Amino acid sequence: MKDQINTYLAEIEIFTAKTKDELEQFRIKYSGKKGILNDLFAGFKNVAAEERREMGVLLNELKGRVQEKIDTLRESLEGEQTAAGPARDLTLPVNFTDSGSRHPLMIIRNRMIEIFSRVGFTVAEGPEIEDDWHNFSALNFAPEHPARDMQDTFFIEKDPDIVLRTHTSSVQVRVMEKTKPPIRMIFPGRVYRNEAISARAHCFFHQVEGLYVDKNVSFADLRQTMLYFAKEMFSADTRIRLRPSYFPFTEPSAEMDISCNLCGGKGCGFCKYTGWVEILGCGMVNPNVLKNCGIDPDVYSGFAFGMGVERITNLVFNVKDLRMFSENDVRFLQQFESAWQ
Ligand code: 2U9
Repeated sequence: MKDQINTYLAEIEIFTAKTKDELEQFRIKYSGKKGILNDLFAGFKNVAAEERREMGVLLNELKGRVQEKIDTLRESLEGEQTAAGPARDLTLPVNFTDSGSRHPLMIIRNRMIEIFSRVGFTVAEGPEIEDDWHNFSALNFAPEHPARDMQDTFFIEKDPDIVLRTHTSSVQVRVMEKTKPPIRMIFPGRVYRNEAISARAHCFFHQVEGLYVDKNVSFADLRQTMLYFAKEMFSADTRIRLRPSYFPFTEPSAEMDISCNLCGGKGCGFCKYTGWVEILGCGMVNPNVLKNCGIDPDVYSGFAFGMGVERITNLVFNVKDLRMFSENDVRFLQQFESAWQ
């Protein structure tokens, strides 16, 4: 009986079925009413007492192997029937999936990083949830400054205030607190402002800010760096102009315009017939801010700038409505990657 069972085990091991019928014959042979298994179990009562234990184990193994074989073959035969069938042409190319395209905002952000990295700026990132010190107080915002107002800032907690950062300047503060100058860095990231959503405003947008702190950094360094950026970002014949402005964190402060790259500065509908288009804000870091971050303003000076990635992307790609950046419409998103990068 033992030899007989071992023969069956070997037979089962090599058995394979090409059709469901063949599998059914196998099942009947082993597991049918008058099948081998029932036969063997019936004969078990005649097995000598000293062999019973060993035979019992062997019989159960045989039963398990039969069921295992039936299950595996049934699964593979059913699989083949539901798929395209065994006649599939395996030499055909696979179905390619679209690889997607880079988001226009990220194309422009990467380009900004690349332009500034060529003149020695490295990149730093920081948290989007900030405390009052890093988002406002260290940056010389007066306690009653309107930007802190509920209308402009998303508050997560009040007293002490925890906010969604309204600019990436908070990362500059964190870097300055930890780093001895020279510091030459840019700070890309998403920022949040509590505004009603329209074609020209959203409750979040992206910024790239920059900071250069060292001994003897001057306004001339700021102007030349901004001119270099404008020429690289737009075109080599781009001109810039700086208009006086006010920010609590810079003094003096300026808004920067570029010559309109549609009309070359002659005046057109795009630049509202001024010849100029505003692209960023900048200035010399306010000595109070340097002091707040542990840097001696009598030894060091610095310039800073900030711009909205959406604004620059709109200018480069002529996008009219800000909301398109976050609607995830592939017909919009697919248009940009081939144009740039
Ligand atoms: C530190 C010191 C100075 C960053 C600056 C601007 C001017 C600015 C706006 C442009 C459009 C924000 O995205 S926007 O709405 N930014 O005009 N940002 S100077 O100045 C800093 C930052 C950090 C410690």
